[in-house]
Amino acid sequence: MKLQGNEIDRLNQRQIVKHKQQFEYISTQIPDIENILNKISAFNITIPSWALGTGSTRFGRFSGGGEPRNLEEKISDVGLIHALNKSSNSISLHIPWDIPENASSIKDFAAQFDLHFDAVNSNTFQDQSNQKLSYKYGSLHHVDIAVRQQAIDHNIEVINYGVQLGSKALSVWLSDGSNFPGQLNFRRSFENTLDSLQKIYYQLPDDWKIWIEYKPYEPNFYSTTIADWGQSHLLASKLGPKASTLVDLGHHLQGTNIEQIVSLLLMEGKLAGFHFNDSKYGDDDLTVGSINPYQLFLIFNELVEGMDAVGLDHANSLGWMIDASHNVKDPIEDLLQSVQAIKIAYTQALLVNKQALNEAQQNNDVVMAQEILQAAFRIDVSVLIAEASLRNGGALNPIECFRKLRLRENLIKERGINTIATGL
Ligand code: AFD
Ligand code: MN
Ligand code: MN
Repeated sequence: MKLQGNEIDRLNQRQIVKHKQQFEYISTQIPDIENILNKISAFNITIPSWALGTGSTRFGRFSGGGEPRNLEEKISDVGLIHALNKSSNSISLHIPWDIPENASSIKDFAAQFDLHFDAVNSNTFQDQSNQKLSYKYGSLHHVDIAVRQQAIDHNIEVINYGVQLGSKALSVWLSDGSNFPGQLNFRRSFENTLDSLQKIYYQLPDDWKIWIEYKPYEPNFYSTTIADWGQSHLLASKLGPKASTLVDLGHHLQGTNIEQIVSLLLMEGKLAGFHFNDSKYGDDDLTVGSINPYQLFLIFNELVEGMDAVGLDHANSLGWMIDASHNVKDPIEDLLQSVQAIKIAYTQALLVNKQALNEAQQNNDVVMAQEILQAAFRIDVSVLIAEASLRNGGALNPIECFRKLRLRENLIKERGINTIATGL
């Protein structure tokens, strides 16, 4: 389904007077507002192909209907999101859930929605029906070289798909680990993983990157071979300049200071980017910013400060992606909320008075440092995001627009109520 620009415009017109009043007011409060608006406009967040259907837990799955049945329909859903918010101009594929049978026609199809392909993701955490050897005991770290080779070959195949689509990075998340003490020799597992990743690394095209994701537990509950940022960073350093660490916000133990991790990885030039989501307990994959928006803001504060310190372009230097599971919400609405939450945190971070914060830090003025950060966090920046969207032809209020245009109802009409998207 493709949205006509005038449908969005028609709804925008109903709110334009109020919006302009609010925008004029905030314009008087914020210095250099055009520069801020340009940065907001340039900032896009990738949508993963596996997030467009209803997620599930091990207890059940409750589909809302109208889910994409194939890759084209997933792309068209991302196209809808992008038409509404003008902030989601790329899609990230998971192979083999979303194999592009004919890459060049898929690329053209995506281009019709102004979309391109971000990182490609390999999958060696499940066995596929046609697979020779099992990943029951892991993949790249496996004790059996034949299993490792199968997993290496899969990753190389994923790179090849990505090359055809115009992707520039391979994202690797391994579930490799152990469930019980004694099951694994940690050192050998690490060495096997490094050796396997090296073989993949050598196959990367010159302008490609490999992003290494970490996660402390699940599906294994005693050890994970790439469990934290230190282990990921160790691998990335040994691999070389094309390798860096991918931070999935849900992949930390409770209370971890993620913003500090981000700051140091960025300083070392080893931060690949993000899988955004939110969590209360573990890898909950909840909507970004739904549980702890302040933490998200603090992360963006470190990002903006750290990127500016070394002159990195905010929009294009790192991978910005959502990785969430939509179990009870409409996936498209949830993704719109997630993108909005990311843009809010980013904009607030742009508004931090950096000079004053630096002064407060140098003077050990703890009270003032907190005042400065929280002053930015408390600004309602939604009108700035709406203005950027409006200028780019998007909706002032994407979720309201999605509902008013009855887009889910239309998708159900087109695809049916009992459709199931591939993914977890
Ligand atoms: C995992 C990881 C990883 C992976 C995804 C699969 O976060 O990014 O690709 O879920 O759905 O927890
Ligand atoms: Mn992830
Ligand atoms: Mn995860």
